[in-house]
Amino acid sequence: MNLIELVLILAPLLVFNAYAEDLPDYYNPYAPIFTDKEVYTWTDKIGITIVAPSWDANKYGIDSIGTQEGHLIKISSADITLEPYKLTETETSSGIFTGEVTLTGFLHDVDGDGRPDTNPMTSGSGPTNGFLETQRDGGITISFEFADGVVLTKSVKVSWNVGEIRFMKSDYSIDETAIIQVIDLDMNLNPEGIDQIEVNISSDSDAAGILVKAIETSENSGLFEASISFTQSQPSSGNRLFAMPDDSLQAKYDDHTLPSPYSISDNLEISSESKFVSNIPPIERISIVNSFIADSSGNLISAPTRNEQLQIAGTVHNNQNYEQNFVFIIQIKESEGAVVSLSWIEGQMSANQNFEVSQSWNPVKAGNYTVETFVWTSLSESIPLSPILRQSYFIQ
Ligand SMILES: [Ca+2]
Ligand SMILES: [Ca+2]
Ligand SMILES: [Ca+2]
Ligand SMILES: [Ca+2]
Repeated sequence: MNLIELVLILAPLLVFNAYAEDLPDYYNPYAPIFTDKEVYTWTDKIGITIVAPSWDANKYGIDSIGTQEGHLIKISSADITLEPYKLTETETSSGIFTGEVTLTGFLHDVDGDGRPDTNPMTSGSGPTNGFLETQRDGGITISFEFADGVVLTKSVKVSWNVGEIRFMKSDYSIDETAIIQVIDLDMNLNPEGIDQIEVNISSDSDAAGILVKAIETSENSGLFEASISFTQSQPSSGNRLFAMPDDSLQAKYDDHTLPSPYSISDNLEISSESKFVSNIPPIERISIVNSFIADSSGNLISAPTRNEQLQIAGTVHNNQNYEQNFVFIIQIKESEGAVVSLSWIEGQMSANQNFEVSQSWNPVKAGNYTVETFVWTSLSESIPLSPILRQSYFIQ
């Protein structure tokens, strides 16, 4: 291939390239506008970046864009526009311009107390002092006339979110602190300050529960945390909830900032469940301290005889530092295994209490007998609170 042929082949490409440089692609312009997110909530802060090397007029100084006549930057929500808005160069010769605008939402009661909690306003001229009112749905458009007759625009969505709530663990034992998290970006009402919301926490033993504050984990997180402790001996108060082992725990948050198709005035209860458990396994909660055959005065009988009024006497101990309902069951079997006596006592033991129990027994036949002692939560629930005790006696 000689030089002439090469030039003939390349010529159309060279012409095309020159043409492309002269006419910017309006749909994919060279100076694009970027935002730090695509979807914002109503009180978010929007970080804006425009890459426009041709606006780096002074290679040794910080330039700005947006306020020059004919080349304004405008930031608009549905019916309100902030203009002109100035962005400044990140470095002396970066050709990258940045700024921030904080959305201020609209008047709305976010916690159902009848009073609005927002402060909608539109003000500022950039690069970081801008505030702009916005509606629940819709968007924000940023526009910049970067060359004569060429306007770049970038639109982002504004939307509310359905909140989420969760206990950090599926169960909690007596000495633990429970952490409850709520994520609702819409409640980050001030992106430069710590916000808070209210959460209701309840147990089976205290169905009304407590109202606690969940505090935003950082200025701009929209993530809220509350911590609560448990009590088995005092009424709920502050961040302490009355709960008994085996209770269900419930955490509830009322979201008053719901996306469409909910209406703006709707609210929705969002809830999460956990479990309150004892750190003592059920079978170890009560101990049978002793069990023996006694006379009607409670004195030990070493050689019991038939046709005598006997007592099966014993002591049980509550190993927990809270109350426990129980049923104490005595079953007596003769040597062939037939049940000759079945009786029970129901009661409630206070924390770490010793409890004396006795059941009368009047054997009519001599022989070998087995006395079985059970301790359950109740006759209907029949969860064992102690291992079964089996004792053998010979009745003369
Ligand atoms: Ca510069
Ligand atoms: Ca309110
Ligand atoms: Ca905040
Ligand atoms: Ca919400």
